[in-house]
Amino acid sequence: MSATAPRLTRQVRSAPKAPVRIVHLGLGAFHRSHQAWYTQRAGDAGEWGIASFTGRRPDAAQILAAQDGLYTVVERSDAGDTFEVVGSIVEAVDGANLSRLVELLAAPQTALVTLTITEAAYPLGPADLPRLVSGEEPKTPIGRLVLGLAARKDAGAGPLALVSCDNLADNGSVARNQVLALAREYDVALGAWIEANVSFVSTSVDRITPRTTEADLAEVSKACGYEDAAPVVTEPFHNWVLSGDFPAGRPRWEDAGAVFVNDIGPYENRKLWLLNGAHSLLAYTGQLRGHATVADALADKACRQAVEEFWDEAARHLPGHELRIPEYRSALLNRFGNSRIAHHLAQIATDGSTKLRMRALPVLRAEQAAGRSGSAAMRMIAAWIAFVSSTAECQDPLAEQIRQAKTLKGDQRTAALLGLISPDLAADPAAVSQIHRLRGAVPHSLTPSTPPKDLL
Ligand code: CS2
Repeated sequence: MSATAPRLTRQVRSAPKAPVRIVHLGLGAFHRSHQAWYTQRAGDAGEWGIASFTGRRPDAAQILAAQDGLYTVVERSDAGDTFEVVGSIVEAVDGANLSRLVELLAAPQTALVTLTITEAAYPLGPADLPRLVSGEEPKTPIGRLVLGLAARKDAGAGPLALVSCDNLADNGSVARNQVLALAREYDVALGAWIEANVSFVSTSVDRITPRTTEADLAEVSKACGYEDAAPVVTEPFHNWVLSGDFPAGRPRWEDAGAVFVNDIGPYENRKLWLLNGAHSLLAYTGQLRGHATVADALADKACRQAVEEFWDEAARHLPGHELRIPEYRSALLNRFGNSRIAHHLAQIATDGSTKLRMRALPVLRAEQAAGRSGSAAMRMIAAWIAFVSSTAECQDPLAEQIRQAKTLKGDQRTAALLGLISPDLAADPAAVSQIHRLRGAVPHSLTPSTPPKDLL
């Protein structure tokens, strides 16, 4: 950082501080380029401040707190970069600060809780039951949420909406099931209160947001004349589809382009299968072929063909003219090809056992139900198996089970790894042998790339 430029704060860039009415769990780059950005752009942004809590590490809270919550969103396209200071996060809090979470959830003016806790975090709640019962501090996001909702019930602070923004099909129902299951075990009356007072909103979220690098920090400093230790770089494209009720109100996110629908299923599937599915396919096949970023992998004919074939399969199960699949596909090719966005495949490759259940399996099942093999969806699973087989370590909620499966050889290993994604498929010898054959067909002579250091 240069010695002369001031640090970005509300004195350097005047930004009014809205009262906290939104609590967010999962203060990461995506939250800042998406929900916080939409909130800043809402016509009534002055009434909607966000208190955003970190997940695993407190770093982002410390860095943002030193900047009064402000940060720069860099929109990066082939045409160049634009810079916008976002001020909707009015409190950046260490996720371990439970007393602040409980206090905010018990406050009547809090109307919304939004979540970006990752797909893998939803099933972890039950681990917190003994802690909740014995009065210890919960450690999982769902456990913390249940504690906060108990305080809201006791305070008589009224209903609110809980908005999951993770890449899960029917994420509102997943959140509902996990929160209710834990709450009921902890306290039956709390379960009943949540059922009556919490509206679980489903959403489909989209904005490609790679990790921020040192070079991004230097660029912002040069272009903006202040030092920002927490800028976020993203593509110009953004999309947010929501379905559900907001009993205590919400910002006018539609002013920033958010869309409210009754049936979110088709939009979720389109995004999860076409965008995220292609991402996972590129993450595994691309790295095995020596590529580091989405744009590099897409420029490789073999990867591009695998993506197109998977899209052909998925598109058969995305009916209805209004989904505009051909236009969506061609927009995706442009977005993925944006070579100024260095979206590292290693970042996307994490948590594969959870992601593929959402991205490959539904298409495979739909194809099989229609009497076809679903070979392009199978190829995604085969690429994951080849990838985890070729790496020493992988970040995954089932890392230990993956390590154990790797002690096996040949199609036994294939069956064991497949079983982590779908026990049904692993019990079907024909599926195991087809995926084993496809696994052998994925070239994996090259070493996977290393992602850049995560700054936040
Ligand atoms: C990606 C997503 O890391 C991943 O698994 O597929 O983060 C993707 O970039 C976003 O969903 C885009 O909206």
